[in-house]
Amino acid sequence: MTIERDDRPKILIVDDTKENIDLLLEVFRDEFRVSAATNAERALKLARADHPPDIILLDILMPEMDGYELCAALKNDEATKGIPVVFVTAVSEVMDATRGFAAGAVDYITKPFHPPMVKARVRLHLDLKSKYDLLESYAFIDALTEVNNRRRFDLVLEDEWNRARRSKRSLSLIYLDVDHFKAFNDTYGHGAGDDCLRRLAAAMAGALHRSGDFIARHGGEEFMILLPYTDPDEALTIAQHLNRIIDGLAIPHVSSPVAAHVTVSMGVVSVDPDARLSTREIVDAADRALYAAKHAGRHRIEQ
Ligand code: GH3
Ligand code: MG
Ligand code: MG
Ligand code: MG
Repeated sequence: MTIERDDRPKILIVDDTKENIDLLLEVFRDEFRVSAATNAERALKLARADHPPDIILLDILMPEMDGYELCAALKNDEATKGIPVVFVTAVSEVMDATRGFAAGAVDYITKPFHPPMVKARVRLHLDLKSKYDLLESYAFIDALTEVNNRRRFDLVLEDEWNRARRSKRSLSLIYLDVDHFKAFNDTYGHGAGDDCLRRLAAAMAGALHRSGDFIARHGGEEFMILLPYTDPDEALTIAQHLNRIIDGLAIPHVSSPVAAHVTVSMGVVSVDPDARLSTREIVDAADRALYAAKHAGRHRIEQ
């Protein structure tokens, strides 16, 4: 038996009137995977599911939560805010459309609609969305190692630190630097150096299992690992685990005075949520711990 993958985009139609759903279903069923909801509650559930829709077509007049409210709810939820919403509605005053856009919709189509036009506009919004996603990945992913870049790290650190303070949980940060990497490049060449950074990044990313744990390349041969809701003991355990993983790669480094393979040093800090520190001060503290690890002989963790 062969199972074919269905790569067609997913569209969610939300309308309290069954006939309206059927009309749109006819328009989209050949090119799209279509699901439908007849109320806002069901629509939110489908939008938040593991395989969310790529685009949502939304009616305005519905009992209980109307289309505007549903749209605003989708836009307020981190998990669903990126899904483009298009209103398809008989409500056709200019003011209504304005309200739709204010709620976060990308388009507003009035009924009765012309099927090829609805289809063309849906395709356009899907195309814009995928270009947006691509640009976003270029902006936030490090091109060499394919882990998060420093720009993303700065934003995530800010968010996580705010969250840690609100929830009164400690936040930990590991600042990691490859030992004697200049000597590695000098011995094996810059291309081998690049390969080494890629392998280290992939191994570390693969070793972080908890949701929320975050790794970024901070620049050069330096990485940051952000551990939300993590106390000093747990942070140390994770740092030791990463250290073992990297030792386990056993990437030869004959010119290292520390070991015959590539090693790293780490500075670990865990911040009390009540500490009145800026994110800059948190990074500086991790940097000082890293410096201490280097100074103490490298291939070690300082906390
Ligand atoms: P230490 O143990 O004190 O950290 O010594 P180090 O040699 O690792 O530190 P140093 O800061 O002197 O050198 C860092 C080296 O990392 C120098 C630089 O060429 C190399 N490097 C930085 N970014 C890249 C990169 O993207 N690719 C490669 N191949 N090398 C890089
Ligand atoms: Mg309706
Ligand atoms: Mg360095
Ligand atoms: Mg280094």
